[in-house]
Amino acid sequence: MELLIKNGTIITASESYVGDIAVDSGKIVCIGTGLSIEADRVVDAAGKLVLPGAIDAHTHLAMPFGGTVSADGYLSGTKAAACGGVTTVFDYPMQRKGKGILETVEARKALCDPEACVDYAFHCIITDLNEDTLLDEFEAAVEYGITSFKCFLVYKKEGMMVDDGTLVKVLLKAKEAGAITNIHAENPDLIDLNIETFKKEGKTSPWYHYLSRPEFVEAEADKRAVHWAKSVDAPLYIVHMADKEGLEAAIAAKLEGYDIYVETCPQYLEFTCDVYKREDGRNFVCSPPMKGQESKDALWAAVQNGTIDTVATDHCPFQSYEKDWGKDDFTKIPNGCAGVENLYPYMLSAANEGKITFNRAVELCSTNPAKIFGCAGKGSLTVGKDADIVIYDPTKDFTISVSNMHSDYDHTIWEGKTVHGYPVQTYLRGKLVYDNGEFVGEPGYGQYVKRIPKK
Ligand code: DUC
Ligand code: ZN
Ligand code: ZN
Repeated sequence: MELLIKNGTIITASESYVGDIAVDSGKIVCIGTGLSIEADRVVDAAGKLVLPGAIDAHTHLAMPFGGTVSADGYLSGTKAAACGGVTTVFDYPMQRKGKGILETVEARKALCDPEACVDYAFHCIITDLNEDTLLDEFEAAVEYGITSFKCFLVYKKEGMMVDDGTLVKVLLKAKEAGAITNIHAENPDLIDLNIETFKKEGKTSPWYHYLSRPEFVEAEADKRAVHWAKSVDAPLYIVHMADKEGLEAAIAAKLEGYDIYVETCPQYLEFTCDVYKREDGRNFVCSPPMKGQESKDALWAAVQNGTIDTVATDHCPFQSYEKDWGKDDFTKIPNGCAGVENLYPYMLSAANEGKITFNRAVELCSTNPAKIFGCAGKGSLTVGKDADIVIYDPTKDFTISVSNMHSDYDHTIWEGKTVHGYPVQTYLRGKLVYDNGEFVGEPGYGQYVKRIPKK
C-alpha cells in the first residue's frame, strides 16, 4: 500500500466520522477503522479533518486580458492551488475567430501539461460560433472530455461577447452533446452607457467601476440567461454570481425543476462594493464587481440553505503595476483578483466558525463541481476515487499575506485576512504535493481530467 491515513475525521458532503483511508496506485482502495495494513507512508491524522481535495471550477491562468496576461501561469497557479488544498483546477481556454474548439483546447493543454502541479480540466469559451464548422465540433469536444462551454454576455469591445441568438445555439448544442453552458452575466450596453457618462463627468476612480456595473447590470443578464435556458430547457451554470436579484431568479428556476446551477466566489462573500472607495480600490477591480451588503447577505443565505451549488474563485490576478494603469481611469484596470489558494481555507474557516457545516464546505468546493462537470474520479472520499486528499488542522490559525502565498503575483486582496483552521497536507492521487506551508509536488504531475458527458 502506498499510503495509510489513520484516525482522522473523514468529511464527505453527507457524513463525518473517524476512520482510516488506504491508498494504492493513486486511488482510495479501502476506508475503515483500525485498518492494519502495511504502507510506505503512514500518517496519523488524529485531531485533524480529512477532506476531499477541492476543485476550483473557475480559474484564468496565463489569460491574455486587459492588455496583458494574468500573473499566474500554469506552473505558479497550480502550485498555489496545491498549497490551498485544491487538487483540480478548471481553466478557460478561449476559442477565437476562425479557430476550432479542439485546436483551442489542445493548444492550452500543451502549455499546461508540462507545468501542471495539480489535475486540470477545461471549460472552452466560445466567442465565434461558425455555423459551418464549430457546431459540428461540440460532439468531438465532448468526446475529448470537454463537457462544458462558456459564453460571455459581456466584453463586447474585447471581441469575447456572444449575442442572445448565439447563446441559445450554444445552449442547445451543448445540451444535445451532453454538456453544460457556463455564462458570465453582465449587460455590456448598460456598462458602456454608464462609463460614457462617468467619463464625461470626470468620474474615474475605482468606485465608478462598481457604479458602472451595479446590481441591475448583472441581474438583467442573469435573468436573460435564465429565461433562454428555461425556454429551450437546456442546462445552465451561472459563474461568479454576485447580485441578489439575479440569484433569486436563478434559484426560482432551479426550484421549478430546471437544470440551473449557481456558482459564487469568496470575494463576493467577504467584501462589499465599499472596497472600491479604498486607497487600494483598484486592486479589487474584477467583473462582476463586489456588490452591496444586501447581495452579500443573499449570497451567504444561499450558501447556507443549499441553493448555491458551488464556490470557485475566478482566479485572475494582475501585478500592482498593471493595476496602476487605472489609477486615474478605472476602465484601464485589468479585471481580476487572486483566490485559488484561499478558496478552501476561506470556506473551511466559515465552517470552523459555524456559518456552514464542514460537509457543506466539501459539497460546495468539491463534490458538487465534480458532479456538475462530470469529473467521475473526483469530489469525494470514497473507495475507487482518486486519492485527492487534504489533511486540515482546525486549530491552526493562518493570516493570509502575499509573502506566504505560492503564486506569482505581488499583492492580494486577501492580505491580512485571518482564517481559522488551515490545510497541513495535500495529496494528489496519493502523492504528497503540499506539506505544512511548502509546495513539495512536481510540475507535470498534474493530469488532464477527461470528463464524462451527461447522457
Ligand atoms: N472577470 C474578471 O474579473 N477577470 C477575468 C475574467 C472575468 O470575467
Ligand atoms: Zn467572468
Ligand atoms: Zn472568470
